[in-house]
Amino acid sequence: MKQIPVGIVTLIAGILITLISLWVGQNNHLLPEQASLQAPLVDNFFNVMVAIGTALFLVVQGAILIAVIKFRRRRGDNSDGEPMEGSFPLEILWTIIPGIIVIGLGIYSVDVYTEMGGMDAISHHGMSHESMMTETKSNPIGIGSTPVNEGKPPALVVNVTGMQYAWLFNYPDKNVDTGELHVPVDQDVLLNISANDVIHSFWVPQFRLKQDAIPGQATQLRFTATKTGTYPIVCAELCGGYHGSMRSSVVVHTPEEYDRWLAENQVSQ
Ligand SMILES: [Cu+2]
Repeated sequence: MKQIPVGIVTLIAGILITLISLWVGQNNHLLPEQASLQAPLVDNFFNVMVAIGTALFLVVQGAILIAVIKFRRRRGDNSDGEPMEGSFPLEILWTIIPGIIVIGLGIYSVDVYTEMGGMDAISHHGMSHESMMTETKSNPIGIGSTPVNEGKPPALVVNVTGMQYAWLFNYPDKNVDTGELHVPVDQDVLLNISANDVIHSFWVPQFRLKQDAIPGQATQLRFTATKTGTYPIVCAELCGGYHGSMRSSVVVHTPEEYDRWLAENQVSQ
């Protein structure tokens, strides 16, 4: 170690930590499969945070480890430690770096939320203050149309009702009521969400989408499923004694399968 300059060692450590962090960020496999158009947006953001978190972990734990080994008390050394006064440049550095990271992530998260359709309700209803007060009751809040779908009507509308302890799905112009959500793949779907009793939360982990169901306040969740299959719907808001059993499924069909399912259910009802 004595022959290699500290600058070189730090540089190599920095490159290694960066490479490892980027790799962990891309290969953490912590999230379930992606089944909606919105899912990759959330996951990219999550992976950036995991990469930053990994780098911080390695730097902090590495510094502790080096300090523990290099500055340990040697046998027979009973002297006091060196008096440390702190370091002003260092204080500035470790305040500014997290500051930049947090502000950067904040801006990035707003961008992701906008891309997902989260700003739709705000941009539509964000008028004068008085009209806000009267409008918020009637207009739905939540995840609306993405900037790409702006102004286009959704391909399918489903009314979703949360109650202790079940989800009910109503297909308004098809006369179908079910306890399980069925949607066609690659179609723009709008859920109009309401609650009968207490606050619930409609969550599909594979879609990376979650929206509260609130008594007296309509909410919406607009999404496009991108992968056929059956995914869990989970109530993500503690809503009472049997909250844990408030689960259902969303079945994403091919268009033909979806039409068949719809026809069968219209007949039986
Ligand atoms: Cu619930």
